[in-house]
Amino acid sequence: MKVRAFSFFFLVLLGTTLVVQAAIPGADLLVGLIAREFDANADGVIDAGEWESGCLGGFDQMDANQDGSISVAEIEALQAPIGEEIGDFGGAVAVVLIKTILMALDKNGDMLVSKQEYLAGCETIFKKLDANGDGQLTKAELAELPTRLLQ
Ligand SMILES: [Ca+2]
Ligand SMILES: [Ca+2]
Ligand SMILES: [Ca+2]
Repeated sequence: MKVRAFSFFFLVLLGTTLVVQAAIPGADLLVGLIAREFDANADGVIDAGEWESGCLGGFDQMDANQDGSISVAEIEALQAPIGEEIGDFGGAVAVVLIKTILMALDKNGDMLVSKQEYLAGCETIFKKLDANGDGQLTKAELAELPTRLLQ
């Protein structure tokens, strides 16, 4: 009986650990932010056009010094404005995620994401997120962002 009780405890512990690892902190906040910002006609679905203009608008917002590239410092500067929308903690974790996702698009390794690198990356990300390939992102597909982009 002792062994069985221990096994059960171990399984619960293992399950808890797996759940914690699967949930990336702040990912739901980032997903909510994208869903709100990109869904221009507010029908709950982001189509390819909305994704493209959302991405383009995001680039211009992030490229604060308008030199045509996004730097790490420019991403970190987003923490305050995002924090105002979703809270300081949310802002901090969302920025870490955005940094991870965007810096993966830096193909020539100069620590800057050029507009060309960014737009190519946005297209790849859309395809990765559009699980059923219908050219639209539902909230459910968008919610898979952490698993599809970060793991
Ligand atoms: Ca810049
Ligand atoms: Ca680059
Ligand atoms: Ca879809």
